[in-house]
Amino acid sequence: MKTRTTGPRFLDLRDDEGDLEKAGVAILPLPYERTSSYVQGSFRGPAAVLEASSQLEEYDEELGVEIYRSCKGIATLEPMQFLTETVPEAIDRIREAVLGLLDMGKFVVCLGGEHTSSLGPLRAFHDRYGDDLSVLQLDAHRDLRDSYLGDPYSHASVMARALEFIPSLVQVGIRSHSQEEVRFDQAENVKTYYAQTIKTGKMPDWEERVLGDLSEEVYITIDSDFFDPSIIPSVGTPEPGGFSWYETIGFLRRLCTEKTVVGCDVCEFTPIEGLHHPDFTLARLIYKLIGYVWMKR
Ligand SMILES: [Mn+2]
Repeated sequence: MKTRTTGPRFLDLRDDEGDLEKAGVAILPLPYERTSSYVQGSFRGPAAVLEASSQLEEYDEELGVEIYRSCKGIATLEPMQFLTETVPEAIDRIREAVLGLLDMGKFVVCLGGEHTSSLGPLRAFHDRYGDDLSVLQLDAHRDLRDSYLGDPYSHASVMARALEFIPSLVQVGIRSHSQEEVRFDQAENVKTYYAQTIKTGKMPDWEERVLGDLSEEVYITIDSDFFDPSIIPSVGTPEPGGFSWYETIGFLRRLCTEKTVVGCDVCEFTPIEGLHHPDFTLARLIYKLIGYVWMKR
């Protein structure tokens, strides 16, 4: 496990503040892409977000701190490479890498890649925390198809694979799914909060309800298409009617205050050349989230 030596690092931190040994936070780039079915390019996501992060203000105006100092540094690791192995082998290798970082006591942020790459950290966090861990999925899609286009490891099936080892799942922001996935409406172990219900004001207490469905320790997997395409248009499968900036960070702040967020991943980002605000928005999201997590420590 090595701190990145060439290529962009988060916040462009060098020396002490970006050193893995000292840093409280480790960012693991996962430029994994195999099954994108619509817009391709999620393998370029991690580099684009890291590149944009160099333009972040180090001081957070909301929290009143330089977040990277609060967490004793943010280390960016060498991006993992995915060439010839099978998908289960790739997932296993990511799992091992994340477990290594958890052994070092790091707060781990995985930066995908298509959503399938989240199975690596999900495996590792489940290894570490067991069935007490809650998984919160912020996403436009349920990703619960048993397989998609014949592939059980499609991005559209990632949560079906995850449910083979995690006991339950809470999904927020959903606004598109297949007929096949309707059966999960009755499932005990899957709670789904639809964007339409939340965004049209039909469930004013949605935050309380989501928090009520989660245990104390929470892992978050954030598909970039959770956001509205007006703020993050650069995604593999854009869906109208997504979340805005302030409702997202407001919810994340509350989540981090009331629960213990143990790790997260941000995935499915397919940068559009020449369009910089989505890259920057995701970099800001990650920095904010680290700030909220450290607010409690
Ligand atoms: Mn999605």
